[in-house]
Amino acid sequence: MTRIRLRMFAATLALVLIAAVTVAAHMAYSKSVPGKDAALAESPAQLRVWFTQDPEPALSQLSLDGPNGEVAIGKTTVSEERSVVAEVPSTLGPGSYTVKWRSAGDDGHVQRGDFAFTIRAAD
Ligand SMILES: [Cu+2]
Repeated sequence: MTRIRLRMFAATLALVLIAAVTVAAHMAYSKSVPGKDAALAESPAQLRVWFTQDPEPALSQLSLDGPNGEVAIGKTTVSEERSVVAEVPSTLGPGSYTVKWRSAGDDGHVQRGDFAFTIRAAD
């Protein structure tokens, strides 16, 4: 009984360690404002994306696609708490938007991803 439990514990521990190492290998999206799939009533003043590691400034870039193509946004800068920020200088109209991010963490490997949000039409 005890020996079987010990083996199960060891097997579980091994799986947890493998998962931890896999997660630690690359940086990943953690959260954002606007949030993934958020439906906003107003145009956001900025885009901010948090990652699982400190973003490498030289390799970090946000861009924004809207209903009419790419939207000009401010320079992407690394901010506190493992995040990057870019100002949104224009007022975004209603529609669907995609934030595309590119960044790298501890190992310098560039990661890319995207997420969408929508701006609701005024009532
Ligand atoms: Cu990597």
